Amino acid sequence: MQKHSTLGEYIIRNQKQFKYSSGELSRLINSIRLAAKVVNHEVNKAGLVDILGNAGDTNIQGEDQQKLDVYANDVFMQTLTNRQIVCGIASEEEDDFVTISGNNGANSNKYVVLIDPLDGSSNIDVNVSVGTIFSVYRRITKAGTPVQLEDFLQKGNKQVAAGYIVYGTSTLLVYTTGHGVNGFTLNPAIGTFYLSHPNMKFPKNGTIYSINEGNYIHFPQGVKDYLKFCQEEKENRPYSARYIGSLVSDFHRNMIKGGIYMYPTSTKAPKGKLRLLYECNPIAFLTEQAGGVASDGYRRILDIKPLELHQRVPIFCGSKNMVEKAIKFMEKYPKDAEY
Ligand code: AHM
Ligand code: MG
Repeated sequence: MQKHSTLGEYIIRNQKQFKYSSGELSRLINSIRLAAKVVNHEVNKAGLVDILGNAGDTNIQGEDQQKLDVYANDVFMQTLTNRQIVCGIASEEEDDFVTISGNNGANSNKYVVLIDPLDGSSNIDVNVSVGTIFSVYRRITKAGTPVQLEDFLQKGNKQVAAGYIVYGTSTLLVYTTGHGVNGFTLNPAIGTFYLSHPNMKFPKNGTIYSINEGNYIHFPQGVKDYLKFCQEEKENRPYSARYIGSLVSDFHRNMIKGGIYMYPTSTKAPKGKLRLLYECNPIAFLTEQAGGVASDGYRRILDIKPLELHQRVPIFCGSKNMVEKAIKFMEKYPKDAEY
């Protein structure tokens, strides 16, 4: 029987694929792996919060209880900072980016990380899967100087790595460094991630569509028409509607089974809801690496020039043929908003 490789072994074995600063990137993925285990442990205990105390309370050891998304943010921030691996971090939980200075002030690290530490955190109360999403870039300003906003506002096509952790029925870390997508499942008994999903690929066609259809009335006409197409009785349709409301879980299922995830603009959210830099770009990079398509309905997500840290964009991503079909419906109408 062939032994499954661990994430640690996999990182070392594939280090050479990476054309620059491979050691530094490997250490970075290793740190994310460590932080993921810590957050996983805490997420698993979420149901006990009511017994042990709510956010704002003090627990039995006298430590302040934190909301899980704040906790996850602290864990990822601290792990990446303490290990002196990156020169800057931007997070959904922080208004501005954070500059990491080195031990002697200067920091020669070359990478910045953008992260949504706990996406879908409103699902925690009802025991539904949540996730962490991360995106990594090489800085463009000079190493050794403090990072600047421009290091974070790079197009998604400049990402050197991206991935997510899904804290679900089992916990998986899925990532890409531009050489395909691989998924690793955590064995919680020994705290080790094993390669369980090598070379993940979106099926070209799928039969699942994922969207918050309760907003139907507020969607652009192109989306409404596409939804009617999904529900039509023809060929392999109607498709199945599956929407967890937790991006990472919806995306993960669709990548395995074949499907399309959509969060379009609406009259309620004229720019969409999801954030370009730490939700849509990493998801788009993974999508393309897995053979799928990621678009805002008119443009490739990875080609959008970011204008601000917490910018929102609409997204359609998943199985190639399904997303291309949705784009055809969108293109029949002019873009309804500037974003
Ligand atoms: P969050 O970053 O505030 O958790 O919001 C992102 C989440 C996604 O995980 C999910 O796909 C989406 O919001 C669901 O939004 P809605 O409830 O509007 O359908
Ligand atoms: Mg989020």
